Amino acid sequence: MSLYQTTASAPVNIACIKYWGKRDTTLILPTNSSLSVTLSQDNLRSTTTSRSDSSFTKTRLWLNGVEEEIKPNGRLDRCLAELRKMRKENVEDKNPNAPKLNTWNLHIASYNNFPTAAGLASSASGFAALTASVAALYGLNSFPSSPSTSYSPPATASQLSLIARQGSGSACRSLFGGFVAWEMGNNPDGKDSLAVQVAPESHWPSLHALICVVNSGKKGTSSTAGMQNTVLTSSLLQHRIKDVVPSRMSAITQAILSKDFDSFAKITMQDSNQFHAVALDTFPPIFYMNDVSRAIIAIITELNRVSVEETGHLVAAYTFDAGPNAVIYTEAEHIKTIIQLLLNYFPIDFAAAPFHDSFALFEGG
Ligand code: 2P0
Repeated sequence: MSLYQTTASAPVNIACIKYWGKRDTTLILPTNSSLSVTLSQDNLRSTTTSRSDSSFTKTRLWLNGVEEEIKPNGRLDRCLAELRKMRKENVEDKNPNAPKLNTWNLHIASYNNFPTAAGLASSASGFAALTASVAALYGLNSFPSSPSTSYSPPATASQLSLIARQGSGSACRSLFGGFVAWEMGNNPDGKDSLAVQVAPESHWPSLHALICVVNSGKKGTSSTAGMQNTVLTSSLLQHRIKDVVPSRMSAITQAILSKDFDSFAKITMQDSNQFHAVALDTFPPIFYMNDVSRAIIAIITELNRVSVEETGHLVAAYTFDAGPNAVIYTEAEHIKTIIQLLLNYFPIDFAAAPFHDSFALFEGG
């Protein structure tokens, strides 16, 4: 028996410029570029263990302990085919002694330490962890132990992002830490639709994300179905793609590079608002936010209004994905004030019910 096993983990990312719409649904090529922050704390991650064994009779997958069917030519199947191809071309064809792992079956087990499909981007961290885990198993992304050693890994994180993207679009951004852009690209083959790091996490250590779990249940309209209905029916999306996102991508990149919280916060809130406007402009309309989400917008707006009056600066930015949960970006000095303010309106017992239809806060940096 020859057995190889690796474990990799990837965090959730939260978009400031939202991805919503595909121009190619098989290759997962987006209608606009997007930009996100990868959370760095341990409480919002997927961890995936991959095993390859010459005796395995078929490739199998378990999600949170439950075996899932692998659909032929489905997203997972296509990601694994790309990884096998990369293993063959980048490792086995160059080194005849390398075991032919590309021909062996895999057993893959993945766990999320947060609610799946609650609008907390479980598919992003899930496919990123899976890609990283199989890539490590195949020797595609191993790095030298000493940073001074000159070494070229067979695949860079951006090249692996091309594969994670085909599992779930937003997954390509979770292969990097810090601030990450997914460049939409132009090529029909998708080879230029990849993730790049705008700045590492260490660039802006005082920036924090508070995750407010408004509801941990499964969301009503899946992102995959919802965004394609938007592409088919929303005229506002066409305006967003052509006239809004390109300039926002450069403006927020500049804001991040110069650690300009006012610009970063304003663009983040405006882009969340426009994403939800585009969801409403879909026919039939899609509503992801609920009354608690809207109350959080009102609280942050009032907090910012007072702060601008007193200091001339914003203190917080809300953003909402395909669900009612809020993410609030702020700088370290304001975290306590914001948590106290939110707890005033939405008291919770952290110990009793962090994920049970109540309001919980998780801090990620
Ligand atoms: C984002 N979302 O940029 C946006 C904001 C949801 C709202 O990426 O079909 O789960 O797997 O490519 O990646 C959700 O889309 O969709 C998403 P697929 P995905 O984070």
